[in-house]
Amino acid sequence: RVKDPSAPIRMRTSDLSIVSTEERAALLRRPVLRSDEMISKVKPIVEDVRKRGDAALIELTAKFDKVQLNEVLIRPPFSPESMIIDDAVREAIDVAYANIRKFHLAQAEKSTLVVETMPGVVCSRFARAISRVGLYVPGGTAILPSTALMLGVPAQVAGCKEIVIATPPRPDGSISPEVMYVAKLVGASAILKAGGAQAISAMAYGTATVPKVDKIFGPGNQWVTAAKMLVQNDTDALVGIDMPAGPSEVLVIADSTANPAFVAADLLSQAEHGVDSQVVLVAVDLSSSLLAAIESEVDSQARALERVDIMRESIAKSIIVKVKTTEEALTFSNDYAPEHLIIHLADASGAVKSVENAGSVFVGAYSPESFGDYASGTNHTLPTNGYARQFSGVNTLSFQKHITSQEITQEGLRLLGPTVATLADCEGLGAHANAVRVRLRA
Ligand code: HSO
Ligand code: ZN
Repeated sequence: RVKDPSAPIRMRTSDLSIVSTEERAALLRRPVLRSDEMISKVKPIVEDVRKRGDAALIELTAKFDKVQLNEVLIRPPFSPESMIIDDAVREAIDVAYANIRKFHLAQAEKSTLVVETMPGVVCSRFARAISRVGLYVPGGTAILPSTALMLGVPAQVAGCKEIVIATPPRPDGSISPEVMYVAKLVGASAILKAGGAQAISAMAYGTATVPKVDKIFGPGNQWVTAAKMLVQNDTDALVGIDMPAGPSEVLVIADSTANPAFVAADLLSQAEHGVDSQVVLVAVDLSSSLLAAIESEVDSQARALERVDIMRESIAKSIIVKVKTTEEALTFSNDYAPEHLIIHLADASGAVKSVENAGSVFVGAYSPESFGDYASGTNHTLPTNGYARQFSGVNTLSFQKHITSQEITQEGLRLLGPTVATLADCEGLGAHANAVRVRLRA
């Protein structure tokens, strides 16, 4: 589709004070994800890899990625030639790695929670790493070593034993050296040279060479997302996933103190991800001149950027929502539940206490989303599509699970035993009651 390049690159505007309830609901809605349709499309691919393993992986990679692979999996030590990168990029990855590691290491649960609920009744809870994890790093229009960091670092600090990074190979069959370098930093135990539904299937079921994993993480296109949902529901695969993923999104709240150039830049940094990226600006009582300044910055900054054609499409689908007060803005944002929330308000930090639903928050004029995308230390694998209402972004605990335990003393048995026996009798489960009484009698 050829778009008129001279047409202004601009968002649609809605005034929240005059829209109907239905229109407001439409503003909160994301484009429909055809998950049923996609699941039936990926099913044959997932089944093929499940049944024919490596042979299917090689054929599907030849078909979809146009690459003839000699080997589908590589194990460390990775060759130094596969990791040759620019010095400045290596230093940047090192700084990002250090910050992400610092923040995620602090999240790791090391101590056991112990509570004596009654004298002699001691309950505890402790975390253990999920043993084998699969991390999907998308290929496509951009190479994403940052995603390898965001998934690999928490897996590493959580103590996962098998860390498989799956990513589509480049035309020559190799993996981008930046991703290879990150794989080494995070201690990946294998790299799977495959993308799409075929990669997800290989990790979910395992093949002769690909290890089966217990949980699959990472963003991906519709095919990857559908495959993750499919294998999650298969009790033969016995595999978990991080969360349902949809196109990336940002919601920016700006008042009259906002810098129009900063606001526009933040909107565009999300809009460049893909034509389906969701970008929302909530304008709090902005003068028409400030609003016009933001719109003109969006247009002029977009034109000067490389991925202008992607932004032209995603910005055209994006909206400006006019509201009167900060409170109304935050209510709208909480209803939308954005993946990223950027706050350009006079009292940005004061507004954080009113945030109920968001994947990650960027507070004030000097906190662009790019910081969280790459290097501040927070994770960029976040809930989209309104799932921020019930999901957290990927974090260290996503790579661990909790085990509870109890230890009862004789005193505890005497104290609580009759209660347990009464409840067991009430449910008609005599063997349960017996397990208590047999001890009480002794
Ligand atoms: N904003 C993206 C993450 C990303 N940005 C990767 C740059 N590279 C989704 O949260
Ligand atoms: Zn980004």
